[in-house]
Amino acid sequence: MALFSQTFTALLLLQLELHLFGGSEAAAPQTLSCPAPAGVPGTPGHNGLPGRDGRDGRDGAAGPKGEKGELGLSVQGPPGKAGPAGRAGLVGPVGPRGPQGPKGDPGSPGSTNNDLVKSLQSELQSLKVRLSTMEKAISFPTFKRVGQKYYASNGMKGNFAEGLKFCTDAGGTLVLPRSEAENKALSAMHATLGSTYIILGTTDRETEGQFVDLNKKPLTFTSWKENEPNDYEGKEDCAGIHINAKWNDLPCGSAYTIVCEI
Ligand SMILES: [Ca+2]
Ligand SMILES: [Ca+2]
Repeated sequence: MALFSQTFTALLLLQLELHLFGGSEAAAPQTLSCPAPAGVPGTPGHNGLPGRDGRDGRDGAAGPKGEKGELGLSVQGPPGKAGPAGRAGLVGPVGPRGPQGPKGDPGSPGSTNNDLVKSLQSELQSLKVRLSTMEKAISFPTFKRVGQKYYASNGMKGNFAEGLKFCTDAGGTLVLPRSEAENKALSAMHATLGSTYIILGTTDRETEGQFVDLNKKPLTFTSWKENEPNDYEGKEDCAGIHINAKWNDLPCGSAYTIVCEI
């Protein structure tokens, strides 16, 4: 402040001198040479505010290569899973036959289970036979169950040889009643078949007058009509059952209704 005041005072004095020496326009210009005394040097100013931060510098050059590190420790992992089984090998050659072993002890009697199995097997076999028989019988348009047998016919007529072949091919044989009940059942089929004579599975070809069955066994049942068999004209070696359920010996070559016994 003191400096400012001194400077301002100096300026006022200088202006006053200029006015005093320049106030008459008519006066001739004069040259003044009065040297001014040197000013007193001012005190140094205060320090300014810090400047702003400069920009980031560039990356430095790569440093030198480091030294090689020490070897690390290896850690062993758990064992892997087992692989799939390999293919079966080839069958080897048959070895030589070994020596015969000692004789074994006699076996014990069969157990109850074995008896049961045998019984069931027997029953099964019986059922199979019966089923087979039934299947054969029902293949005929006319059939009748007689005891454990079936009498079956399709109404066809033929002589003894033809009837025998037909029934054998069908899985049976020519019919031959073995009892009064069977004889009655067979004669009843006349009504259904519209027949007069049904040829029977018996003949006396080998010994005249001695009728036998197809297995050449003597008959255990007969139902001959009165005065039969008469071997009429010596040509009657076969037999048939009439609608009245009575038997008559007849020529083997003639045609009669065929009924099979299955
Ligand atoms: Ca005869
Ligand atoms: Ca006769």
